[in-house]
Amino acid sequence: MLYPISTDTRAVIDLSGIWSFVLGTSDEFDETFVDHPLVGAMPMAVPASYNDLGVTSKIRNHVGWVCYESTFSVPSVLLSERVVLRFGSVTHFGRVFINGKYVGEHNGGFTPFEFEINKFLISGPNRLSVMVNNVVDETTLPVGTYFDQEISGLGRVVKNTPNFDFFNYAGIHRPVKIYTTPRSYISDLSVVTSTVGSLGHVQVDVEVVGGANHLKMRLRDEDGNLAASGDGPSKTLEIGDVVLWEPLDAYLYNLEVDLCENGVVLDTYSIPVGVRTVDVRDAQFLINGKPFYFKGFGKHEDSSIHGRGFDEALNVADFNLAAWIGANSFRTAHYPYSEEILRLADRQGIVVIDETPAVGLHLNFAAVLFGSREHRNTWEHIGTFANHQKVIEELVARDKNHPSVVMWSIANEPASEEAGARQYFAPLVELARKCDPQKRPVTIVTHQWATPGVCEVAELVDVLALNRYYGWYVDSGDLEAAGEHLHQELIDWHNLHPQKPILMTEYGADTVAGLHDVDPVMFTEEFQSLFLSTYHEVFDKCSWVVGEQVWNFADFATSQGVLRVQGNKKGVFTRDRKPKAAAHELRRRWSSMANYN
Ligand code: BDP
Repeated sequence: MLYPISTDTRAVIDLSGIWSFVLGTSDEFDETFVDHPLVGAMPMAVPASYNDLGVTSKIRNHVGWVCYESTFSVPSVLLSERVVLRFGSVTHFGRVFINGKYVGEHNGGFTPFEFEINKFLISGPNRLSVMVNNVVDETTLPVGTYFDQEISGLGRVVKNTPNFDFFNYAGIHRPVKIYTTPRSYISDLSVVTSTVGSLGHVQVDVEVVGGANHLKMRLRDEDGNLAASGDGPSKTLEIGDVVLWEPLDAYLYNLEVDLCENGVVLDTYSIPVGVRTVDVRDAQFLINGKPFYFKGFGKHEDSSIHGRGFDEALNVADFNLAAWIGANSFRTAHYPYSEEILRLADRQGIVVIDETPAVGLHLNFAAVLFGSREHRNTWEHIGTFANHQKVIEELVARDKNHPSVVMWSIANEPASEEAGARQYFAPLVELARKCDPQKRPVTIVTHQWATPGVCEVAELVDVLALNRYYGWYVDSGDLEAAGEHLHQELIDWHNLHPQKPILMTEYGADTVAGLHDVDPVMFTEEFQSLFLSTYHEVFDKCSWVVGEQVWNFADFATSQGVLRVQGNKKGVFTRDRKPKAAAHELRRRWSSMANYN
């Protein structure tokens, strides 16, 4: 799916702003919300999570439907074109109406969707209604538990508990745009890059809809000079003396594609292209044929007020903090981030591990941690498979052309130690490989108990991505034991899969900013620094460890629970992006380490 841009043949209208908003119920949604203008509505910002804007827990913790409403007009000069209404993301389920008429719907809170809307438009203002549902259950991704029962003395009790450690923010999270294309238009394109000596090859495949099919391509360098050109829907463009897209040293060509008929340009579209290669070989992760070392974080799209809502200013600030600390990469834990952040990563040379929203695929964490629930085999009970296929297809279709994206993570911490994990995941790993024209490596991020010999998915993936909490959830406070156990596990993994690189995708300690002690006890800033350096000493002994991504970049909101002090505090930065002591330690380490080994 192409990102909406304005070109000589396309217009974009941004519908961001103040919309109207009402809370619904957890039941099937109320038709009266859409068949006439909303009454008793409150103002609501779009894009944003609605939760923290409402201030009260009634809105913050609402379960079920809400309704958004806005009006828009399409200038009559555009009405002969194809008019498309596009949502960057609506979390988790969106149902769209124009002037009270059903337009379409989308399930899945982190990928874009769009509808051709010409037939719904009337002259003058059009009323746009979007019903949004935030329920997560054992079929959705991410996974949750939905509880709706009459309880004597209490009446009807509705609860929706996320099976994941981040607040279940909801709403219209990313920009809503109307864009136009001509009737014959470029509907998709794929780019695969490679090099031979100093030559760069850019293989381009274009898809079109409508009668015309004559395509012209031009690849321009950053100064606007023509680097290569060609004709046809499928073409390999050759660049002499190619300048590569390198981590933290991005170079972007611009690919312009024209769709023509009888010498007339009907549609034109362009995307930035970074020429780079990605490979996994001999326990190394290679970018442009050189062993890359990941330094960075698991992140979240999370900030106060906005919640998970798109925030361009925050993204720019976060990337500058990443540069300050010497990071070169992040993982989009635990869902696809906005297209805009990936475009920024392309520009800044930030390396991205792109994750699906498949988190919470473990039905026994609570049973194991708290003994609170009976054990159920996850793979016999969970109903996520169809959605899992869909999120992989949608993620790869959206992000396949980004040079910043070097690997797909198709799940975070599934029950890979339970029987059935291999059967569940084998077809999904294959699907990710099949969908991706660039054939990037695929990983599944595994948890503490998915140890060598126990984990069923290690064989399936290209890179072993480990989340480990020695010294925190296990060996709590005992960093000496933590270091030993971590080292032993990394050796065991290497012995079992000597060809597979290992990436530490999570390690971290909850740290309350401002809490200090002479002895580095848990939750203090001293402990977080020592915790990280304990891990780093181990990584430095293991040549097969290809990177370190600290959990987390910044403190973030979660549901309430005995393990959380007003959210998860494992951030190296506070939620308002102030460095904790560990940030300075990391900066010292990472600034002195190259991107390549
Ligand atoms: C890991 C999860 C992550 C949590 C983290 C933690 O992948 O989402 O936030 O643990 O407990 O298991 O801090």
